[in-house]
Amino acid sequence: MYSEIFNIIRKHNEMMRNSIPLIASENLTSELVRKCYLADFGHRYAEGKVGERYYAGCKFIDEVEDLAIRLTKKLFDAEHVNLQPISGVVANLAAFFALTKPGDTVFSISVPCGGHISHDKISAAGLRGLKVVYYPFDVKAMNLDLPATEKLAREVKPELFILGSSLMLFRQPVKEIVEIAEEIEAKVMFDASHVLGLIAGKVYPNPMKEGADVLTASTHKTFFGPQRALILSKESLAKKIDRAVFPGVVSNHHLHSLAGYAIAVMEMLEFGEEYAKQVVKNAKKLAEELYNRNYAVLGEKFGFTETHQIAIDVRSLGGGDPVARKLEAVGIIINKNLLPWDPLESTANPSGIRLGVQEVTRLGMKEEEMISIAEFIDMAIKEKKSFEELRKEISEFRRDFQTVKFTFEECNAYSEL
Ligand code: DSN
Repeated sequence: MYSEIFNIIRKHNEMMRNSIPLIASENLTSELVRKCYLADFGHRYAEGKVGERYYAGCKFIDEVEDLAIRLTKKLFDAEHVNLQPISGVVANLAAFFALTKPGDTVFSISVPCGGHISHDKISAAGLRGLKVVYYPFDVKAMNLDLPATEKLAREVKPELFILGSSLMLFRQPVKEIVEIAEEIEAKVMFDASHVLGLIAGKVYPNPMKEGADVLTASTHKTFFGPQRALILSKESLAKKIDRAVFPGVVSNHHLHSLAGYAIAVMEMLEFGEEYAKQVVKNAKKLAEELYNRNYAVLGEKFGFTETHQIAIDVRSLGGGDPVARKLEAVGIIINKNLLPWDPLESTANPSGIRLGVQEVTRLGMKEEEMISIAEFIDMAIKEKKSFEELRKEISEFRRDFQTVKFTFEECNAYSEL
C-alpha cells in the first residue's frame, strides 16, 4: 500500500520537472537543506527559548537554533529574531498578539489590492478581534495612496499599520508610514513573506532599517528556506514577541526544518545578492515580453515590477481561471489572482493572473529564457499550437534547467525517492 504514496510523489516530481513553475509563493530548496529534513531533530520537542527548554535532550537543537538566530541577525542586521513561528499566518498572529489588544484598529491592504488574508477579518486579524480599515489604494501605481492614507490615519488613528502584500509589484512607502505612525503613536509591521529573499539580497529596502517595529515573513517564497516563518523586531519589543510566539501561538516549533533554515540563511549570505538581482531582471524582462505581445501587464508606467512578481489583467481572455487552466494544460504553473477592482466574491474567476520568477531564477534561467517563457505563454493562451505539442516543447526547454543554483552544492531539483 505504502508504495502508492511513493508512486504519486514520483508522478508529481515528473510533472514539476517538465513544467515552468511560476507560482510567486513557491521556491526550491537545495540538497543541503533537504538533507536536514531527515535528521532526528524532526522527532523531538524543544518548547521555550534556547537554553531555557522545558524538555531534556535539546543541547544540540539549542546549538542549531542559536546559530540560526545569529546568522539571521547578521543577514538582516536585526536587533531581535524569533525563528519559532511555523508559518507566515502564525507569525502574523503572534505579531498581532504582541502589538495590539482586541478592539484595536489596524490599517490593512485589502485582499483584492494584494493584501494577505491573515491581515484581514476572515483570518488572523479577525481572530485577535481587530477592526480592519483598508488603506486607500492607487490602482494605477499598484501602491498605497499616500496622501489619502495620511488623511484617513489622522481621522481613524489606528493602533497598527500592516504593510507587505501577497501581490506586491512595487516598493511600499515604509518610511512615510512610520512617520505617520510616530505622530499618532501607532506601530508598523511589515509582512515580508514575498520579498524576504529580495531584502536579504538587497534589491528591496529592509523595512526594519526604514523604521518598522516588526517584520514577519515566511521563509520559502523568494527566500531559500524550507516552509516555516520568522519575526524580526526592535529589541524593545523582544519580550512581547517571544511571549506571543511561545506560549502564545506555538508550542513545539517545527524542528525538522530548523537546521535546513540555517543552511538557507548561509546560502543567502553567500549567493543572495546575485540571485535577487537576477530575479528582478527576469521579472522585468518577462513582463516586458508579455506586454510586447499585447498582454495587459499592470504597472506599465512604473517599469511593471520591482519584485519577483508580474500581474496581468486577463478579463479580455475570459478571466484568471480559464487562463490558468490553459497554462496548466501545457505545464506552465501560475495562479489566478484578484485585482484591485474585483469583488471578493469573484475568487473563482478573478480578473487577473500572478506570475513569479524566483523559482525559475533558482533553476538558473536568465533574460533569454524569459523570452521563451513569454512565447510559450502566448502560444498556450492563444492556442497557436496544440497543447500536446506545447507540453513537449516545454519539457524539452526544461531539460537544461533541472539543477538548483545559488547553493554550495548544486543538486537535482526533484530528488528521486
Ligand atoms: N497568499 C499566498 C500566496 O501569496 O501565494 C501565501 O500565503
